[in-house]
Amino acid sequence: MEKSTADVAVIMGSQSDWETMRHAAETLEALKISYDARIVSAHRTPERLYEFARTAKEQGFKVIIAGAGGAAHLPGMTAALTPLPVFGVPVESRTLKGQDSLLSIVQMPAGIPVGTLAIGRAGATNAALLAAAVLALNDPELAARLDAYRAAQTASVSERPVVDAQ
Ligand code: RP5
Repeated sequence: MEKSTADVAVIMGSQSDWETMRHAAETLEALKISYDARIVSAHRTPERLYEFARTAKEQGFKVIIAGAGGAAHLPGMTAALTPLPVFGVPVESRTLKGQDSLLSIVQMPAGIPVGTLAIGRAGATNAALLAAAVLALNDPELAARLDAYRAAQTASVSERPVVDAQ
């Protein structure tokens, strides 16, 4: 088993999910949170999924962010196999615009929770911020970085819109 020194696992069903999931990775980087990004497909690499999810806690991960599209079973199956918190990111699909992904991830049966985020980039970014909030409970320096991130975001919002000169 590959041991990880990262706090967060960012897993995704396909290379094609990276365009969305990189926003989770970039947000974790901005907050100086260690992560390990991996492709783990519930359908194409089921044995890899079992191996990863069964050993994720032992590997040292504290939170898992799982993104998938279409019949998106990755977050739910991962949550079924690990006691770690799992945040699911519905990746926007070409045919149904990610509504299939969202419903596949959000409708978990009582007993196996997946914290489900918005479809696409916003969901990926917010999954990282939720992971940060969880980790910050036991890490005052990270809590300070998260406060600063939010303060910077607040400071970046103008009071008035820029109106194009016509
Ligand atoms: C899912 O199928 C993946 O999560 C991805 O969003 C979708 C399409 O995968 P590719 O055909 O692009 O590999 O398993």
